[in-house]
Amino acid sequence: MERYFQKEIECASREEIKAMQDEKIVAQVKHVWENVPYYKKKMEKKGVTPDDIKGIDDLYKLPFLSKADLRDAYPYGLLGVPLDECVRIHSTSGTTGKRVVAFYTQDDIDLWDDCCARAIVAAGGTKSDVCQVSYGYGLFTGGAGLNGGSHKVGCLTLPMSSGSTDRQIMFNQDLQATILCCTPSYAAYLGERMKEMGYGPDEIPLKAGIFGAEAWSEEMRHDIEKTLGIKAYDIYGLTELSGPGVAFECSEQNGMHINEDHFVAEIIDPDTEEVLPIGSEGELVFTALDKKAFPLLRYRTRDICRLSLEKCSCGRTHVRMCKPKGRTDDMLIIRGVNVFPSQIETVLINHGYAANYQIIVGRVNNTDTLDVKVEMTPEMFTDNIGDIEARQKELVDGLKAMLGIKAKVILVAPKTIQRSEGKAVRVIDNRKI
Ligand code: DLL
Repeated sequence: MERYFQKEIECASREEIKAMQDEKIVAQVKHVWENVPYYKKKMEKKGVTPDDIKGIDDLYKLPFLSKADLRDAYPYGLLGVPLDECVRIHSTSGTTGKRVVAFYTQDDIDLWDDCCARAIVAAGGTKSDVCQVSYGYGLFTGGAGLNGGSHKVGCLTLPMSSGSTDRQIMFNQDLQATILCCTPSYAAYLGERMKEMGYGPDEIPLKAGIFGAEAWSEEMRHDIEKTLGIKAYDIYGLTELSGPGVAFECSEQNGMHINEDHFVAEIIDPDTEEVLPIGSEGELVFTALDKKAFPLLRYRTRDICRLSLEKCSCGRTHVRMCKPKGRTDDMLIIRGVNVFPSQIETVLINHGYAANYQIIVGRVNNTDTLDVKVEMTPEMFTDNIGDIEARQKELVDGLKAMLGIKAKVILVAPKTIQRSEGKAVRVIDNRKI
């Protein structure tokens, strides 16, 4: 079944996409040069002028922007239009330093809503659906983005925001919501709570979920799909580039199509900043082609990812990004070994645990320690010490095979690790304190 929101764009030929991007990048660089002195200075420092940018193949000539630039330029330094043309701000959930504030004109919001509408339609959404938006509303972009997309598709939108879990479930049942939008960790929690309340997959009206804003594993996807009786689709985005909908999954559920009419992706080596060929793993860098109020060029996301131009069975032609493996800044270096929380999650779920865990890193006698605290599921719960020790050993071996280093595993009783209604915080690194 074909399901597109803007087929002529989503299924355009590669030549058409390139022509569209060539035209837009020239105009966007000119816009930034004329209106964003902060970036103009960076271009001048690199010896580049708008005349050097004739198309997308010249992108590599432009300087990068990083989170540090965004903090430097806070709050108005990267604004591309007069403030009175802006109609909204959103902000990242950063816990350290200044938050990043992103600005939007009405056109910026319209194109963002289109991106989210594409994601909803790709997940099977139509105007007959009831779309429960349980991402946080407010400064976070999740609620506003999917809310806008849901309106464009014409779904009946339930602007729930996150939290008040029992009320979420009541509305889900009473209004027979068919699409759920929230973080994967909140979807898992909602599923757990629904199960406790006696709702099996057949009693849950949902058919699809659009989950993102944090890294989640394939194993977690299967768990959520089973508990809620749905198909779970990934969605990616970041505040700096508008929010959710920069990329989204289609029926193939194998990587997210990047909305290439609005965003150009590159993969770079995070250390050397060299652009890597398609298919390589590296840091994802985005250039926004249309956004006028906050027009970021070559923004380093810090997300570790791969791109693929393999033909997709859904018919979309836009390049796909794989599930980000993690962020360069949430990669832990433990005894010299690179460890991503997503690798630990994969081992836990493969051994039958849910994604309720905490990773605690410390340092004793100048040696890093890695403790993984994980909840037993109600089915496996026991107070037999021998059984617990055997289970712990199994996980220690599984983690050793995945990571190459030894971790200490602590099994704890069900429901003793705090659940998350938004992005889960799973790592406690006591070395930084
Ligand atoms: O998380 C926007 C969003 C809202 C995306 C709702 C999807 C759904 P920020 O708070 O600025 O924006 O955080 C952006 O979250 O750089 C990634 O590290 C991470 N992230 C977002 N989506 C995914 C995903 C929103 N699907 C940062 N998989 C990004 C893995 C993701 N990580």
